[in-house]
Amino acid sequence: MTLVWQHRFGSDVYPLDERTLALVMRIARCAHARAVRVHVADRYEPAFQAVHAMETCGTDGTWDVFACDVAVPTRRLQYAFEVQLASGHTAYVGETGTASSLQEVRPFHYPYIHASRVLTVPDWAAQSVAYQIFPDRFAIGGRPLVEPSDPWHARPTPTSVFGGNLRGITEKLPYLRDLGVNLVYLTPIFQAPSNHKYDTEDYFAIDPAFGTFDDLQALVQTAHLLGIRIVLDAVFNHAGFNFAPFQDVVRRGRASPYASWFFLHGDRVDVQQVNYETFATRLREMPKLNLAEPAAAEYFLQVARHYVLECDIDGWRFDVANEIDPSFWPRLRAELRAIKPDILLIGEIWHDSLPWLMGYAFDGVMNYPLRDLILRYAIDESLDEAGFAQAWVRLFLQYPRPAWRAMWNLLGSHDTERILTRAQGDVSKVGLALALTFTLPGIPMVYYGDEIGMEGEGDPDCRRGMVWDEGAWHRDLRDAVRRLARLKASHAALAAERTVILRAEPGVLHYVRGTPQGPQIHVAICAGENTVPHEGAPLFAWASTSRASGDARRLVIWESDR
Ligand code: ARE
Repeated sequence: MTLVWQHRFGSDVYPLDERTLALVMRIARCAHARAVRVHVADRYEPAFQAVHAMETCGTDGTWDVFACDVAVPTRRLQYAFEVQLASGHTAYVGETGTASSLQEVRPFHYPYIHASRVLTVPDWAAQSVAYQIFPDRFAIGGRPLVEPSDPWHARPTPTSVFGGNLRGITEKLPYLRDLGVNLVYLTPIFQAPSNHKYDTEDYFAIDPAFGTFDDLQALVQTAHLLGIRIVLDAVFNHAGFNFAPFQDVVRRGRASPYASWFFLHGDRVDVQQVNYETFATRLREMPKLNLAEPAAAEYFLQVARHYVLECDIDGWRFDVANEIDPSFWPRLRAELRAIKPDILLIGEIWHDSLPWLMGYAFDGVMNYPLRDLILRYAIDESLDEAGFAQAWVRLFLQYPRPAWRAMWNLLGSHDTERILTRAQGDVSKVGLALALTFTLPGIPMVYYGDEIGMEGEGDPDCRRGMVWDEGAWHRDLRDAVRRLARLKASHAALAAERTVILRAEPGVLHYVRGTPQGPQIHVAICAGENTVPHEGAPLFAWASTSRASGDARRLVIWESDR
């Protein structure tokens, strides 16, 4: 009999701390596995020393998934799985495949748990509620520092300048505090010619349109007093055309000591032909950086350290993180953690991020795959409750669990259309989508203005001026965000990455967050006539109307003792 199974290094075996390994085993659904156990021993023992029952984690549609955490006192482990099948057979699985007895199986080996391979995410991350700001468009503090090109509420063009600045953000921190936000991410603020500042000219200067170094310090200090942390955007994949080292290469070609900081094809820079690598395709204003070059890496490590040391920022979001030489990350992580042990490091990666979430690069990434999933369920209705649960199990198991404390669960950003526009103006669907980002593991991140129902197509339309006229707000949406943010901040159950799906069938999704010992948060979504009984008064309730069936989808959140 052939047993189809999957167990991969990285996502299915990884350290939770220096003496514990998390193990995941996937068995093809068609095998009808009834139970899975794992036999374990130190690598140098002649026989297995213990056996652990694995917990059922549901299915992703293809695989039935089983998991458990195993204590590894010597840091070295050999292990083999025992799979009990509905047919009555038992199969043993090790690194060379299946065997019919434990004696015959060749165990898997995890050679040694190194501290550098343990993904340590700051404790504070798991109870964070984040808010993303595009600085030119959020608020003007005092007089604009540059002449705006358009009125605040004009439709943005790729080159509009509206005049938002750091002082404006500082002045609006009480608004964010009231909303329940405790983490703010700013897209780039360093000196650059564009409105978005992703074409950096000087990494050590704040763009004059946004203010001064003192303004940044004041922003961080005021935010900290209000219990809000600040994350800045690090654009290290490419620089701007005016970046001094690139300008030196423009002048001197290969003779420049900075030539190896870039990818120049030819002896001299040809600006017309763009004979150097850039972000995306031939974007002359964004020459790609080579961080495998030690001097360039050293320079950008200095940039990263500078704002932590001088401004006490709480984290970095790394732009186009998956296109940067990976040798850069372990050093960056070690150096920043040495300065600020609880700094948060987030990669901008839209696709499979496992290699960057294995302990030596980032804590989490911008969670675009979760966004896609929530859009398919809550907005497009191309997935039902069962389909959503399966896809979520698949996504959740793609990464080591600790990363889920830091994933940025977003519904939109400065690179996408806004969520209300995506929902064709249906506020009820947006509320459902928001509730998912706040109650699934990760950091819910609200894109400025989404909480009050701003609209906008993709870049640049999604970057309109923030609406401060309360008369124009969708107050029910803002109220929902406030209540969800309070729920997230005040219930430790929503910080535990453990999520148990109790029911997932067309018309009903019911999941529970929290550890088995403590209070738990239940989230149930029922469509049509379906119901899930709940104890006590709901902590939050929301209904959205399905376009497909006309039925309401009712979401209820409540707490139980265990
Ligand atoms: C400007 C124009 C665009 C135009 C583009 C190219 O506004 O309309 O399409 O130029 O000519 C920044 C600015 C943008 C600017 C861009 C180039 O914010 O306004 O666009 O610079 O000048 C991929 C990358 C991902 C990247 C996105 C945009 O993987 O890293 O593309 N995101 C970051 C930032 C951006 C920033 C840059 C990178 C450059 O967040 O704001 O742009 O520093 C798919 C793929 C993704 C892809 C995504 C979006 O789903 O899977 O990999 O992301 O679409 O295209």
